[in-house]
Amino acid sequence: MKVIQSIAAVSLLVAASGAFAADKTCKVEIAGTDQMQFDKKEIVIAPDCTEVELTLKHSGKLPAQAMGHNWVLSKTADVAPVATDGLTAGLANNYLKKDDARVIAHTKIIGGGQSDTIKFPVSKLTKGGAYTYFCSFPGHSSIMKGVLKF
Ligand SMILES: [Cu+2]
Repeated sequence: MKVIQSIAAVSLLVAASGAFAADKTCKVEIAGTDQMQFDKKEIVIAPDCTEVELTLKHSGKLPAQAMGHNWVLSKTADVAPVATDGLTAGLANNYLKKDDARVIAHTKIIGGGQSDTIKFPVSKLTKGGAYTYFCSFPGHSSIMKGVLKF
């Protein structure tokens, strides 16, 4: 009986470490400019990623009040309503409606020379889904956007 229990315990340990080894954080970098542009039009998340670590950099010089940028991820169909609701939310709320469930992940709004890094689990995405990232600073989302593929 004792032997059987030991074997079961070892099997559990192996299973647990196996799951841990499969975790993979994939790093993504994207920059926003003083010309109201992202430097990438597309981000591809590899199928074996379990977590995304995204860093947004502002490569310009203008302050957040004038040329602030954030990186917001939502389903493509939700971009327009999320951006519209964010207009009145203000800089302090990163131009996003508080606790907006349509937002999958987002950085804060940053100004020239600043950066912000966030992490989110890939389990929030559905394979083959239509996702778009954009900047929710007023007036930016029509130009500052790109496709996220998974
Ligand atoms: Cu922007």
